[in-house]
Amino acid sequence: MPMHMGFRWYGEGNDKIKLSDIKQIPGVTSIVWALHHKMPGEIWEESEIAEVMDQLHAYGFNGDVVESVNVHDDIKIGKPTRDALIENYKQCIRNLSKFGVKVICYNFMPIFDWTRSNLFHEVGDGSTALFYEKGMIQDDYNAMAKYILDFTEKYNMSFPGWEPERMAKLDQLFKDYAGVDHEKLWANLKYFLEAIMPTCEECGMKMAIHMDDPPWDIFGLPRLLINAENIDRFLSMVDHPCNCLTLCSGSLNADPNNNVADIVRKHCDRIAFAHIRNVKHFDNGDFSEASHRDCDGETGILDILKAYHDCGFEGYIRPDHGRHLWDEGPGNVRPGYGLYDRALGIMYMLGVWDMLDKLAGKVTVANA
Ligand code: CS2
Ligand code: MN
Repeated sequence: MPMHMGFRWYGEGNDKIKLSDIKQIPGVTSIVWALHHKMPGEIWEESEIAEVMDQLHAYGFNGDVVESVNVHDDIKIGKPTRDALIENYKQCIRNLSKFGVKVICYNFMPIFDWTRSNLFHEVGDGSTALFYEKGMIQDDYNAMAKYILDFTEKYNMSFPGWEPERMAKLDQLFKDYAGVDHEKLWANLKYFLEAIMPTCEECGMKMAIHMDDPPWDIFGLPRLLINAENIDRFLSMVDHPCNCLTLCSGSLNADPNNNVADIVRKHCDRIAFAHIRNVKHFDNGDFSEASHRDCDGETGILDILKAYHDCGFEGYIRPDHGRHLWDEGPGNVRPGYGLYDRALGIMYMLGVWDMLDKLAGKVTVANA
């Protein structure tokens, strides 16, 4: 069984990219999807899941991977309400498994998901990319959130993890997290995972935690999935085959000390989902996202792909963020999730992969 190439799609009416567009990208078998109207803590109903699955199947795609079923803040904070919310999470796992879902990607970052200071930074060749200016993400979380929310409001879109309902209570959320230091967050993550592992086992579901992006504390909030040492700790803390990783190369390598290929070689059997994204670093700690081509950034895309190939990776893989190319710009593209650069990224990855197959004497077979 080879690896499965995926493409993230935000759903009918929520993504300008159509399934028929994705169908034309060679090699894609899996649509990475979610019910984006759901708030963390809500149950994903069977009828809602069935509707998306039917859309995917009509194009011959599978919907094996969901990104993400977001975890409610009360679970991360460890409030007494967490037990009821964990019960809801288990019900989501059961409902998703009934429709063939095999992997759930999620994250355990307090309050904010991925954080950037500029969504359309000029790369220099006419394209734009997500950019992180370290100096802009220091103390003023309200200003940073305002930048993102003004954008989503202006262009009438919502970003996962940036729900306006949650962001409206930002000061309160910060107060709620005040007592949650790294150790407390580890303990709350362990509590959550131990509670859901039996359900995952029953349902054959892999929980694949996404790396923290960027991989360091921001605005005084602790972040855990930031380096090799913490990944080791995470996997041994709940040493269960359903407790897996979404190894996001770009998130981790925003810290240039992280060697993603080494982590792949060490933990390949626990990586359910691979995100491939390239990052270019600047001396002052800023970073820009880059094309998937190895030499356009410093993430080590070739080494990473070689490591997955050497390990016989059979999980799901997708291009992560891409740049915005050609006619893509504010208003007609989801930042990081345009069609063109992710399609180019797939062809780059498949080019490398097919050559590795050939060198290993394996025959690459096209999917139907
Ligand atoms: C994604 C993450 O767009 C991205 O950066 O890789 O937002 C990811 O979907 C979540 O962190 C997973 O819960
Ligand atoms: Mn990612």
